[in-house]
Amino acid sequence: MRSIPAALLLSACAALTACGNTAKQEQAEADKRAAGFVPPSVMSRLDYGSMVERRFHALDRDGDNMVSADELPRQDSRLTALDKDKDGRISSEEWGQGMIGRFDRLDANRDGSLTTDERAAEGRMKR
Ligand SMILES: [Ca+2]
Ligand SMILES: [Ca+2]
Repeated sequence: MRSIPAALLLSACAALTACGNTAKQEQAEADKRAAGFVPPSVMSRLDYGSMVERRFHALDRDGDNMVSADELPRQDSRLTALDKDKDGRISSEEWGQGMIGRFDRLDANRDGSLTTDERAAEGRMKR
């Protein structure tokens, strides 16, 4: 189980709003955040919803409200599975529904929040 230093989260948030970076640097930062993304240890469904929305917009680099294959940080079957209408792009609706569905699957005791333990169960499922 990994714990996340608060400072790391803060710096990631600061980077989101930082000005003065070149577009290329920002893109590299967005890739890093998307690829190495680790949410806080306990998260409510509401927080999760706004977090996945922020993540969607971080991935949607051209701002067309669609995450296309070239905007995904890597080929990730869990992400491409979100593309319900199979048009090769993930809309914000597809993204939101898929991510909230994932939250509800992981929320083993249905208390509306995800703990690190519940998230760790997902890690075990992947292997
Ligand atoms: Ca896009
Ligand atoms: Ca789609």
